[in-house]
Parts: sequence; C-alpha cells; structure tokens
Amino acid sequence: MTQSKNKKLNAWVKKCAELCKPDKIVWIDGSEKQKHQLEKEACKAGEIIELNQKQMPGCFYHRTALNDVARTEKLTLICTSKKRDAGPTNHWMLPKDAYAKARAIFKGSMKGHTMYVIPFSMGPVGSPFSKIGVELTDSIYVVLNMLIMTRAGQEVLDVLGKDGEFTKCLHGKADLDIDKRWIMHFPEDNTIWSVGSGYGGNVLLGKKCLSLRIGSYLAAKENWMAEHMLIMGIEDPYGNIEYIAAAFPSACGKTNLAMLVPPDGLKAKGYRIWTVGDDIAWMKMDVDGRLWAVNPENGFFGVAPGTNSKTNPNAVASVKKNSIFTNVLLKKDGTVWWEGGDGDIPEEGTDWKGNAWRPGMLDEEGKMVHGAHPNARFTAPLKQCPTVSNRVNQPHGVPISAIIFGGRRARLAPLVFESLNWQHGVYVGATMASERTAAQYGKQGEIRRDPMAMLPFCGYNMGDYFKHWLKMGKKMKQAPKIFHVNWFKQDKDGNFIWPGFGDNLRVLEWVIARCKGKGKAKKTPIGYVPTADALDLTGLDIDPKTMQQLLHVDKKEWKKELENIGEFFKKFGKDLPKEIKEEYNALQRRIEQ
Ligand code: OXD
Ligand code: MN
Repeated sequence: MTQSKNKKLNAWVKKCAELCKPDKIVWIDGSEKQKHQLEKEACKAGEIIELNQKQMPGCFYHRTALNDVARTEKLTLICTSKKRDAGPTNHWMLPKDAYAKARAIFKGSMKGHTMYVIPFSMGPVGSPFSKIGVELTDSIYVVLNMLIMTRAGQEVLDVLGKDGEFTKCLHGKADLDIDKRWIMHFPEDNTIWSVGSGYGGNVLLGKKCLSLRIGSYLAAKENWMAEHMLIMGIEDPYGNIEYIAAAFPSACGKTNLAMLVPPDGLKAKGYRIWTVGDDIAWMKMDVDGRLWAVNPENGFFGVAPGTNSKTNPNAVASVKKNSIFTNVLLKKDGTVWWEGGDGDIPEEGTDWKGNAWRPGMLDEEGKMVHGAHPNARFTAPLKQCPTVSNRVNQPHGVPISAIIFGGRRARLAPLVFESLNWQHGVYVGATMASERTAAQYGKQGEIRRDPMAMLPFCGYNMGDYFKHWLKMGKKMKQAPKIFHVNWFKQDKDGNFIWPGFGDNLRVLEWVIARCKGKGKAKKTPIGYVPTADALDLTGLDIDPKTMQQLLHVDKKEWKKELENIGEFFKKFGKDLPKEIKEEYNALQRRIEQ
C-alpha cells in the first residue's frame, strides 16, 4: 500500500521493492509512536541495545560490522555520463555500469526484511533553501538516525505534494561485505545508491551524499553553495550577532568550534556563542546581496572519542538523552564511555567489537585495545545543544559575515590571516591542506590537499567547483571576507603552541573586527596578519615570543609550499580556472620580492 500522493515517488518505491524484494514496506510518518515501536523492534532483533534509561533516557547503542567503521572514499563514486564531469579528484564510473553492478547486489537482498520509506527534508521543511529526499532502507538503525539528523515524516510528504521533485536515495545493508560495498552518486538522475555498508557517513544519505555531493552539483546549477562548513553566531556584549561559516577537513574540530565556550578572560566582555550547525552549510545570495546560510541538518553526528566536559561541554550536554551511540564502550551499568571521555576509566566493559574489555589490555601485536573505535560516533538532536541558535528553523537562514578555512599545519600557516579579496580567498580555500602527525595517520608531515575541505564531498569536477566559487563572489554586493586559521602550530618539540578550544574566540573576535573595518593588521605576502597587539589575550598566559611565532610568515617555507601546490594543481590540467593560476603567480611574486 502506498502512502504518498506523488505518483513518481510511488512508482519508484514499487520499482525498488521489485528489485530488493522486501517482505514488507513501512512508510515513516515521523511520529513518536512509530519511533518507539521501531526502537522496540530493533532491540528485539539485536540491531540496537537499550541503554540505561534512568541515566540516559531515550538513548540506544549500536555496533557496526568490524570492517565498516568509516567512510570508504575508494568505494564512493560519482557516476556521470562523461568522466570529465566527475573530475580528477573523484572516483568515477559510467552510470549504466554502476547501476548494473549495484543492481546485482541489491537484487533480492531485502527478502525476509522490511523496507522503510523515509521522506526527509534537508533544511527547514518548506524553506526556499531546502531539498526533499526519500531514503529507502532495510535498516532500523538508519531510520532512527535519520529521524534525528533530518526533518522526516508526513509533513515532508505534504510539502512534496503530487508532483514535487525529490532525491531518490536507495540503501541496503545486503551482506555488509566490503567487496560488495558501493556508495554511488548519479547527479544527472538526482539519485544515490548505497549498498553493503551500515556506517553513518555511507548510509545516512541526507548527510554527505545529498547535502554535499548531490547538493554541490545542484548548487552549481542553481546558483547557490553547498559547503562542508559549520555555522555559528557570535554575540557581542551589545547583543549584535555576527555569523561565520568555517570549513576544516574531517576531524579538525568543527563540532568543538561550533559549540565553543568563551574563555574566562573574554567572558567578562559578555560574548555568547550560538550554534547553527557543525558540519554542513547551504548558502544563497539574498536580495540584499549578502550570503545567507542554513544548516540542512537537524542533528549532530559527531566523533565521540576526545569529547568531554573540558573540550566540549555543550556536546556532552547535547548527548544526555534521545541520542544514539555507535561503536563506543558499553559499560556494565548500561551507560557508555570512550577514550578521552568524562569520568574515570571504567574497570571493565564491552568494547566496540563486542569483546570483554579492561583498561590496559593489549592485542596480539602488543598494541593497546581501545574501548571505543577512534571514529565512534554520537547522533544527537540539534535542539538539545545548550547553545543552539534560535534561528536554526528560520527558512531564510542567517547572514554570513566571514568564511574561515583551516587546516592542521605544524608549521607554515600562521594562527590567522585574512585574504586580500574574494578571488584570493578562493585561492586560499583551493590550496587548503592538513598534515598528518606521526601519532595519527602515518607519515609525519605528509600533506593532504583538501580544497575547501570538500575533496571527498564535491559531486562534480573540482575545477568547475572553483569556477563556481569565483562566480558567486562576483555576484555578491557584500561578499563575506575570507580568512584562514591554523590552531595546530607546534614548537620544535612537537607541542601545540596555541591553546585552541575556547581561546579560538580571541581569533574570531579579530575576524569579526576586520569584517567591520576594524582590527589591527599588517600586510604580508600571504594576506593580512594581526599585529602583535591586535588579539585580546586577557587572561591567557602566553609570552610575546610565542605570539610572534604564531603570527610569523616564513617566506622560505611558503616558497616550498608553492612547489607542493603547483604539483597538486597539475592534476586539474586545463580545468583549473585562470584566476587561480593568476593568484598562484601573484603569491609567488610577492614571496620573492
Ligand atoms: C566527516 C563527518 O567525515 O562529518 O567529515 O563525519
Ligand atoms: Mn564532516
């Protein structure tokens, strides 16, 4: 039985059901009653575990398959009729080959299972920013996560109406076999097919798949921007709120920045932070010639390890109830823990793999056994964040004063600099990079270029994406100013020299001052850098020499950086916009002067 008035939707659901052969089809209406019923069912089937409801009301626990704990970039495809349109940074497959490959895996894969139909809206329901998607899935875990991360249910079908457009999102767990796992995007068909995975980033199709990959493709066609950015409001002592959007590569602290707590020294000034979003921004020029942004999501899908009352008290508060915990440590009392979390290290528990765990346990290779997987996640409703902005449901979003790019650089990039203008700012975004540290990702100092933090998320040719950025800047009467930050500078011994976290507000204060034509700066070859006395360091114990180091621009290092950038740009060939080449040459000239 169909529950939609949209003939196209009904026909597509029928076609997918004929392929996957579920025993039953259930439409998600968004009601509490249906949600509770599904929670019960998933607990009974062992798909989720009910946590201690006294201490963590409405919270559940889930383990993924052992080989299914993160996004799989190699298996993530952009399927366009021309290879050129996917560009040099994406994995590509011809749509007909991709459909055939996935169809063979989907075929009959839902026999004995239920197929859930989730109508969802990315962005406030009915907002001119918003896009509707419908996800079909055989996973209740996916349904419960989508109910947190998106606005889902009957109200979305009502807005979709008889002939509204929607992104067709098909997900199936199939055998959770890594050799039969694909995350396929068909931008020309407004379609996403994800099969063989149960990990959030691969299966909550509203997030990276729709809001970024399909979103960026639609944005270029429709003159808006879909970006991997947090959105936050900074309220000054007089009650004025300025909004900024910031892009950092995955796992560089976007969630922490979006929920920042002002440091004591600045608190006296009366600053307040308002969280609009921690991962994705959809931005559009309004009639005032400014860029306005909404967070298309309705929840947080954040990394748990390292999150505690010191690093991010607002995230800790956000996950107190109605949240889902994936791949963390399950404690005896039915609560959860993770490395770098609050409280004493538990004496025992069940680790993310489902094995008995004790602190200090070593594996066969003598390595420490983690209780939680390093990419363990919490899924929590946006509205539970104590600093949530009262504008998150506003259909027009918030006006953006500054765009901030950032990376993890032990040397090179100063704490903050302002680009010379929009075009130079686009160059700064296009040359963003993060270093891997020995402790984390392998070879120390190895640089991964990640333009605008969109490398894994741009749904089309990245050369065209740079062109789109340049075009948007030309259209705006009052484009946001573009900055670059680096919270991760290190001394010779590898110690971080900037405290980060709440103290990052000191940098944001300067950013906002610059947007208002204030804030002291000196011009350097790479852009405007704060003068030694420009940042308010009240209450921060940092010596002038360290500040100098943080703000230093070393021409020799930048010359080396240019070589690396030149290599990276080669892969774009003639698709690299001439303006970006101009900026490269101009920077080279300024450095050599
Ligand atoms: C990411 C995420 O991988 O947000 O960027 O999960
Ligand atoms: Mn992200």
